[in-house]
Amino acid sequence: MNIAVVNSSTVTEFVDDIATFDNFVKNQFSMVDQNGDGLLSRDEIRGGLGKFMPLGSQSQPPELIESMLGCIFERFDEDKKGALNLNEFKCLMREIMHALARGIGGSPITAVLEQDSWLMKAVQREFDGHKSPP
Ligand SMILES: [Ca+2]
Repeated sequence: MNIAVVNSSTVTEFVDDIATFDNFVKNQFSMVDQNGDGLLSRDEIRGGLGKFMPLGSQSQPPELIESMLGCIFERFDEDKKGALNLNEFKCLMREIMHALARGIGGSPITAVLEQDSWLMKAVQREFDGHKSPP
């Protein structure tokens, strides 16, 4: 666990750094894709929600999580296959990160971050002086 000060540009600059963000999305995708078929099913997304929602999905009631899943598939499953491919997943990630940045707004927040949470990646990138990963 780490304590970090995060502002909205920490997040938006991370998302706008295409190489870094693409790389990050691919890593997340392969972690969430439990059966390795290159698609994320509803169950796999549900299992990955703790990572998607950096501010904590554990405390959310199950009905809310199911309705959130409904919205996610309604909106991002463009070919209506009941699963998200890498591109669709990337759109979802970008949307969530931007929503997060809007939530942070203009005033920096102090956050407790899990080592491999999304926000942590964004913060690390900022600390590294905006270098791309190898
Ligand atoms: Ca899968």
